[in-house]
Amino acid sequence: MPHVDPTSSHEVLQRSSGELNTSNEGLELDTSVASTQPERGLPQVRAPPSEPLDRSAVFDEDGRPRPHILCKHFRDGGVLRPEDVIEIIQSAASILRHEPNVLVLEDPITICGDVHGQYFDLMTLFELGGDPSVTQYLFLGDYVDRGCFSTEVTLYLLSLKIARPTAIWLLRGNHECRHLTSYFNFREECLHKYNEEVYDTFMACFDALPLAALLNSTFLCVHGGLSPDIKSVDDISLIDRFREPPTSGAMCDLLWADPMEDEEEQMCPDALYLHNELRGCSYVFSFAAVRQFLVDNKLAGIVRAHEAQDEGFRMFRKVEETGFPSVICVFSAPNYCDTYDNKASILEVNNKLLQIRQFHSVEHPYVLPNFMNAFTWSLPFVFDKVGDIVSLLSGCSANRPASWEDSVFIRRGGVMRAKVKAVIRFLWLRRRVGQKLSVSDRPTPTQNKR
Ligand SMILES: [Mn+2]
Repeated sequence: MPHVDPTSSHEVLQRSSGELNTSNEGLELDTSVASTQPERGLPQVRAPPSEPLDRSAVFDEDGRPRPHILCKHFRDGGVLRPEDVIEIIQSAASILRHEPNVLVLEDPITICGDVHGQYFDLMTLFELGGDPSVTQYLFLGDYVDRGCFSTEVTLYLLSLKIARPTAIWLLRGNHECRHLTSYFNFREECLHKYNEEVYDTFMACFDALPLAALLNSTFLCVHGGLSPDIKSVDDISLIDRFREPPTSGAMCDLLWADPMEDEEEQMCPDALYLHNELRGCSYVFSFAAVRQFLVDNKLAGIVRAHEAQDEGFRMFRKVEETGFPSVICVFSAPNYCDTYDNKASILEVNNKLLQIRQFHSVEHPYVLPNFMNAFTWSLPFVFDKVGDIVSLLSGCSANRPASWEDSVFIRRGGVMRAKVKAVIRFLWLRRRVGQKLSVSDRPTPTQNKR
């Protein structure tokens, strides 16, 4: 029986992004570029590459993307040409499409939970878990949304997949769908950095992602959890996965379900599955449901992601017969949404030994809401200041008797001020209406939890 040792966790302390990956060839900070840009207000902050990478830099002679070049280019804030992005996504999709619904894997392997567009934390993950060009990795989905670097995360992972199709494994998360990426920010990010065709190509690729993995014939790895419609691992193989995930049924549950909390178990001791109120779809599954599934399928445990954890992981109740946690939850997005202040973790499985490794978040470039540029963002403040200036000018003659010219000037100033105010009000109103529209467009099921 495998052994798990959560106390042997290893922490990487918070560091500045400038120190990232200094041990990793190809990722070193190139200070020479900074020194050649004396006109920058903050010369120590490098300007992002002004041009997309050349095709010859993106692909090698065999037409395969070069992950280490992409990795550095993305870290510097660069983008690719849309046609190169589409080529990367499509060649990864053609590999994924041939994989079974349930991957069959053996250790040594490092299992990672949600990444959610946190590209700079993904760099720490690889620093901690080992160079992805030599280490076997299984990602449990949720690469996109929430964070502002989902295209970088996904393109880098897909380029790793193309480079090492039998060592980098990517499962589907509930966010890898049209529904959530339109509600959250991945679609907007694609349109901001690339175009609609790139977004559609991503979605077609996500439709090809496998749903689960069987590790060492001992662990079932999925993004969400179990389903009342899935009695055996073979049932997962029967699912038609090449589609937008439905809002109910086996495929939905694999991506969306959560383990039951202790209070829910106490309130409904006989229930195997209850409606998942928090998610608005799928189920919460009880310890008894997991235990039954594990016994029926001769497994030791479920490894899943999908829920933020303060420590980056959570071990659920042990099965008496095996002394092993029924469910292990791994979450790999530290300081989730830049607000949770949680640690992240990865799970290393080596020679049937399990080890949790934790890491903290690192700094990342600040991105304005809705990928707004600084000029658009600052317009209301500019108008506000213009209003102040007009108001100051119109009141400058207050200390002396008003002449005919003064009164005309005051009247004109007043008109100008009113016009400026109207423009400011219009801009704010337009933004508020835009925000309201996107909120009222709230889909079901909602992903309001994590
Ligand atoms: Mn999720």
